[in-house]
Amino acid sequence: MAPRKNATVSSRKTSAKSAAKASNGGPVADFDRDEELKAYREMLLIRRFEEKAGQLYGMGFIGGFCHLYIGQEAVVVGMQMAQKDGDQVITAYRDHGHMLATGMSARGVMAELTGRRNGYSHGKGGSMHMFSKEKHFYGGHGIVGAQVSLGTGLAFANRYRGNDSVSVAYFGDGAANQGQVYESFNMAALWKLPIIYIVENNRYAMGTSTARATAQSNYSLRGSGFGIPGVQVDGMDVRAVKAAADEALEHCRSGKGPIILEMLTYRYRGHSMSDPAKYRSKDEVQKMRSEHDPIEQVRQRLVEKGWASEDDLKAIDKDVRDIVADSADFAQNDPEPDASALYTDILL
Ligand SMILES: Cc1ncc(C[n+]2csc(CCOP(=O)(O)OP(=O)(O)O)c2C)c(N)n1
Ligand SMILES: [Mg+2]
Repeated sequence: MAPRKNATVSSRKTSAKSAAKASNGGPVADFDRDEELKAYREMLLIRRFEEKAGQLYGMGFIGGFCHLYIGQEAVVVGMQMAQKDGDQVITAYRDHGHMLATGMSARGVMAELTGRRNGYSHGKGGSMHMFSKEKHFYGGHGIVGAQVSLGTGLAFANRYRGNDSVSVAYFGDGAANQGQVYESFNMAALWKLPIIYIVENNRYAMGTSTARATAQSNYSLRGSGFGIPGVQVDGMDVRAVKAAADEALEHCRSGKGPIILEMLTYRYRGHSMSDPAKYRSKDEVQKMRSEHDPIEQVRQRLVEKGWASEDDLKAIDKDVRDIVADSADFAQNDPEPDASALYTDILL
């Protein structure tokens, strides 16, 4: 698929780009060894964390909903590699990867998933409702599309305070059909708010494919009625995400207002833990895994360029597995909140 740019996008200057292209023909950032290793490690941490969360859910340690991010790791990692401290992140319920990418601790996230005292919301928010002011992570929201309006509010606060922070608001292809998204677009364009709207187009809402649910499936064009530029990005290639993020952040910081990045991505697991995923074929999933896996792409480059040996990669894998195992141990040994906690952290 050719990269399609909304007509209102001018050709902007980008940071280091290489001659290589993403699978949709878009630009990719020219990563050095450290950046490739960083991307590899961060994506692997999310993948292993999610696998462990899936196991703990199966064992009954996690109650309620749990939506895994496996397959989409390159989106948050590529974005975070371009952001600077102070930029806010807000997303929906498929949020564990976003939190880990901002630097929130695996222990705190896992303890929250299991409803324990030292979780980020003291065990009272669970998978969908975690926050870290310190890491500028504003949730974790279960109401589809709500985070888009809240993220626009964060961008308004940046403008009001005169800082140069950018709000990064993630939402899905399903959420992109919600009315409040367009009310937010209107205000963001009118007031030139510094916000990147990221549509994580993983091709499905709960079980409805974009082809069945949406009249305009090129989500990068969804802001054109408001004059908001948009770009389609290969969301399986972390270098493509980083290149798009650099441009979009520069666009926002230079006062040009909002921008949309449509990340072409894919989730490997079901919508939530109870989804048998009968709406798509096993072949479709397998093809994405074997031909576009975001982690495998980086692994291959590291090996081909001689930047990491199989032993180096095994050592990273072990390190990451240790962090995840530690988070699971921590979470299972952490006490549940006291019953009196029912009356704290609430607005009356
Ligand atoms: C306002 C609202 N309507 C419906 C739901 C039920 N619901 C939960 S997730 C979901 C699908 C959203 O899909 P998408 O935005 O593509 O995100 P993804 O799960 O693919 O990450 C729906 C309809 C909800 N939580 N909130
Ligand atoms: Mg979706």
